[in-house]
Amino acid sequence: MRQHRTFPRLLGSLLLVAAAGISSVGAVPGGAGAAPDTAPAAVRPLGEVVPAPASVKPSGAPYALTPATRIRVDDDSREARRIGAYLAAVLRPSTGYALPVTDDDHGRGGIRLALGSRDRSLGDEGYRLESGIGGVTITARTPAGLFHGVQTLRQLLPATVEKDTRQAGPWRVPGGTITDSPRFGHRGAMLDVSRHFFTVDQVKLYIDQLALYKINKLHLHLSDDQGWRIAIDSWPRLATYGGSTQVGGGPGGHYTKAQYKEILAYAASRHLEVIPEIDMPGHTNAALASYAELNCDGIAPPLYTGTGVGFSSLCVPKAVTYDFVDDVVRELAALTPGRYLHIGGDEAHSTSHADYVAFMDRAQAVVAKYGKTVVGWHQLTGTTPAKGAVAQYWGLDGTGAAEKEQVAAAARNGTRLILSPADRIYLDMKYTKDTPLGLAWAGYVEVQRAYDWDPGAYLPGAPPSAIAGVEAPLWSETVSTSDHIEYMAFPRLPGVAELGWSPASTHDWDAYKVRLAAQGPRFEALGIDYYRSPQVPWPAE
Ligand code: NGO
Repeated sequence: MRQHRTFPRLLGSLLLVAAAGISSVGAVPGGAGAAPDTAPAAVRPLGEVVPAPASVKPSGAPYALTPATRIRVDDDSREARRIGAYLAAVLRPSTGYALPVTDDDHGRGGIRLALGSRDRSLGDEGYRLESGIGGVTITARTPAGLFHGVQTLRQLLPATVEKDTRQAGPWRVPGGTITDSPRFGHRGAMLDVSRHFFTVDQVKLYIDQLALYKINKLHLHLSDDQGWRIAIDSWPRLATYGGSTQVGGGPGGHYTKAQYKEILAYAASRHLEVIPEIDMPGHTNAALASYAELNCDGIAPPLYTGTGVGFSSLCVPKAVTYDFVDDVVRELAALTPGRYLHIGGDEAHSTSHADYVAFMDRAQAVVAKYGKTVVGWHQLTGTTPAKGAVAQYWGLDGTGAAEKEQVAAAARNGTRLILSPADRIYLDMKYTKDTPLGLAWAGYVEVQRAYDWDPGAYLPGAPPSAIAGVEAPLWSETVSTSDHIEYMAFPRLPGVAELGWSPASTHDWDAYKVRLAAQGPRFEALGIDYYRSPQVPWPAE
C-alpha cells in the first residue's frame, strides 16, 4: 500500500501568512536568469498540461520560485486568500519554502493570484496565467477560475513538487501566457459508494485527485441494492440497517449528515459541486430490506451482497412510497447546496413500464417541489422529463438507433445531456482482459478508447448546445480501496477531464498521449497507483 499525499488543512496554512519578509523576487540569487544550475529539462514546455489549455503562447524566460517567493492576493478577497493557502500547502513540503500568502502589495513579483478580471472571455471558470522572469500572475473572474489556474501552475512545475518531503528543485515555471476556459460546464466523476462503501477520507482523497484535472462535479451514487449510505432522519433504518453491508458481505457503512457535510465542504474548497443520487425505483433493495411497508407484499427482503441488477422495485401504487420519496428528497435537498439531485431511474426491470412512467412523473415533481433540478439516467427520456431535467447517457457506441434517437429527441426538446458512454468512460470497465479489477459487460476500455471520441458529435441528432458535458462513472462492484479507485481512474480520468475541458481543436491522441505520459511521474509523486498502459509512452523509470 502506498503512502498517499494528503493536504494539510487550509486554516493551518493561513497561520503562516504573516510570516512574509519583503524582497524583490526577481533579484533573488537563483531566480530565473541566474546562472543555469541544472539541465534545461528542468523547465517544462508551457503547454504540457492536462487538460490541454485553450491557448498557449510561450515567450521569454522562466520564473523560478525561491525561498523568498510570496503568494500575493488582493487584500479584500477571502476566496483568493483561501486559494493562495491551498497553493502554498501544495508547494511548501517539497520546496521547503515558506511561501507566505500575503496581501501586502508593496512588493512585486512572486506568484500573484488576482480575482475580479473584467475579461468576459474567461467565462465562469477560465483564467489567464502569465509567467516571466519577474513572477507568475494568475487572473480570473471567479474563484473557480483562479483555482483552475492554480492547477495549471502545479502542472507547469516539476512533478516532484507533488511530493510531501523536501526535494531538490529548481522550481521553474516556463515563460509565456496561457489563456484558458472550459468547453463544457459539466466535467464530472461519479463514485459508487453503495456497492462498496468509501470513508470520508477516501472520498476526500479522490476529490483532490479530481481537482488536479479541473473536474468540477462529483456525483455520489448514495444508494443501491447493496447499501444505503446517507443518514435520513425520518427513515433511520435506511442507513443503520440498509447501510450495514456491501458487496461480498463486508460491514458497509454510511455517512452521518455531519460527515456528508464534511464531504460537501471539502468538495467546495476544491470547487467541485456534489450531485447526490438516490437510485429509484429499481436498485432499491437496501431500502426495501429496511422497511417492510415499502414492499408491495409487505415483506422485507433480506439484505443483498451480490452484484446482480434489475431485481428490486419500490411499490409504485402504494401511498407510503411517496411519503418515503418526499422525506428522502426533502432531507437530501436540505443538505445539498448544489442545484442538482439525481434520482437514478436505470434498469427498472422489475417495474412495469406504466408504473415506471408514473413513478418518474411523481418523483420529478417532488424534486422540483424542493427546489432542485432533476438528473436521471437516460431511461428518463422514455418518460416525460421535467422542464430543465438533465439525462445522463450511459449507452454504448453500438446502442440501437431507436434508443439513441429517444435521447436525442429529448435533447432537441430541451433536456440537457451528460455523456457517460459505458464503452468509453465507465472507469469500472477493464482496460484489457488481464485487468485484475473491473467488469467487462461494455467491453474493454483502453486509454486511447476512453479519450478518442468527441462529446459534441457523439449522439446523432442531439444539438451540441444540449451537451452539458461528460462524466466518468466508477461503479464499485469490484472496487473497494483507494488503490483500486486510482488504478481504474488513472490514467483514463485525465482523458475524460480533457474531453470536458479542452477545445475540440486540441483533440489529437498522438499529442495527448505525450502530455499524459508526462503525468506519470506526477501520479507517482502523489502516490497514485495507476495502470501503466502500453499505449502511453511513459518516461523510463
Ligand atoms: C450500469 C448499472 C449499474 C452497474 C454498472 C456497472 C448503470 C447506469 N446501471 O450502469 O448498476 O453498477 O452498469 O458497470
